[in-house]
Amino acid sequence: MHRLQLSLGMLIFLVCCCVTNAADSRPNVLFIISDDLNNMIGCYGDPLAKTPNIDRLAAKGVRFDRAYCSFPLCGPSRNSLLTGLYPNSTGILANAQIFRQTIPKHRSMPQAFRNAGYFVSRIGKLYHYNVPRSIGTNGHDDPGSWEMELNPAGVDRLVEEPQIFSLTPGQFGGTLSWFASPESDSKHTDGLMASDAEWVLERCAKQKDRPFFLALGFFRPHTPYVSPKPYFDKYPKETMPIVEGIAEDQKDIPAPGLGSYKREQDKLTDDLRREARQAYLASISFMDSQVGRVIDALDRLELSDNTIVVFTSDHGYHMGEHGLWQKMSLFEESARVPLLIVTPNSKQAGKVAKSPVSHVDLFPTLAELCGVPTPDPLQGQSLVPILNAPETKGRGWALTQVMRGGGQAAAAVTTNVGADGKRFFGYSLRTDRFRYTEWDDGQRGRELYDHDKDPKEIHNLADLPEFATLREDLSKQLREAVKTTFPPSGETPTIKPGLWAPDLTNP
Ligand SMILES: [Ca+2]
Repeated sequence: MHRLQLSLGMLIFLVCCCVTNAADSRPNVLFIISDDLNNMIGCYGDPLAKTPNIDRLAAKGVRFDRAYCSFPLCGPSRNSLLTGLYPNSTGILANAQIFRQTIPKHRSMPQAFRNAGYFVSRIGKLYHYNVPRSIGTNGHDDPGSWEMELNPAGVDRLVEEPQIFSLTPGQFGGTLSWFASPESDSKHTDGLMASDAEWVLERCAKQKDRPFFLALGFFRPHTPYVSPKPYFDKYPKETMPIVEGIAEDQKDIPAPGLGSYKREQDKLTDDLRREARQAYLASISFMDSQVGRVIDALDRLELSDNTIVVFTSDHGYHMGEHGLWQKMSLFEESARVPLLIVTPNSKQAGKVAKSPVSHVDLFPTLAELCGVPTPDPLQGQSLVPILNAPETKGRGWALTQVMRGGGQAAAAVTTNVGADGKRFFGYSLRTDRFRYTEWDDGQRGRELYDHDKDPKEIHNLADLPEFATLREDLSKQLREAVKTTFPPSGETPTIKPGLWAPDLTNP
């Protein structure tokens, strides 16, 4: 009898092991986010960008052609993406804040994977960091999201800052700044991060008892655009284009639409504009090489067949379009992000999805693909139907918002268009064909662009009488969309003083 009990015990143990092993066949996730990267990427049709590795990912997965951030600034965007909630529900509308200060009991996407038994690790910038000052630290991180964090710092942060050219000398992060480094890839922060990622993947390949969620946040091409010199040599400065016709274009843009302009940019000459573009593209190619090392490691370690790969950026970026640089506008260049999702052995490999999608859709998508429970309620749509059939329409729109005025500290916006000191929002709705934007509920301007005829958003149709009906239709659709961005209470949560620690007791 005693022996039988033992055998039963052994049997139960073995069955449990089998069940556990079955559960551990859940797919791994490699989540790669680049900082301040727009769609200047080969697979998105950019004529200059050399990005063979990101293009390789696109060929293996579904490329979302109309993917948008919810707020074109690092902190609000990353908090939104990682919580699956719009900024009006996270309450994070500026940098250097974290959703634990506003909605501490909410589970982030990586936290949901932790709670489901995944090994969840972060390398580099996932939540907000000051770049370059916070490189090598945790930045404004949420410790509850990760089981292990790695924060390497390379020569770009530790050695080369005195040599960096900057439009505002002594400043690097918020200002246009760049440097062609004599040091090799492996000595730069993003190169060290790729090495760390290889190490983590090697460890995961040996310990398959738990699936992994590895989040990798590269710092480039964020300013300062520092990368090894060979990447600069891929883009001869004299061949770099500059944007023409700005004065004419700006005539029909309401003032808040240009509110992200910084006065230091008055110092830009055409020569500096070419240099900035060269350095930005060089930083993209450098980051692309590091992406290549990590996806090579997945193949080498035979992890590719059970690993979902996501590649995106926190928001877009201007290179002089409409006279703007960097982020914080509601034009296509600033609101749009690259988004590639590779599911192993997909029959849709290399396909393109054209329906508008949002960063808030990533949490429900990855949770569904991996069978991970989500907190209720999330505000995005699962993209799984689109991954299975890229022609699927989905929600049909994406919404991006930005803040203006009110002494806003974010992104050092110096053209404060809220001259009366009032804080207000701009909301922009992107449908398959149109971009429609309202500033301060339309009281401070509206913009309407027809992407079928005007992909560069040069001709604002909003005030033309022949478009009045379309404008009113889109205005109604925009207001309905904005309603979905608030929590059930209808009130945006505010920061509770002293609240910072993560809540890991949340089931
Ligand atoms: Ca215009």
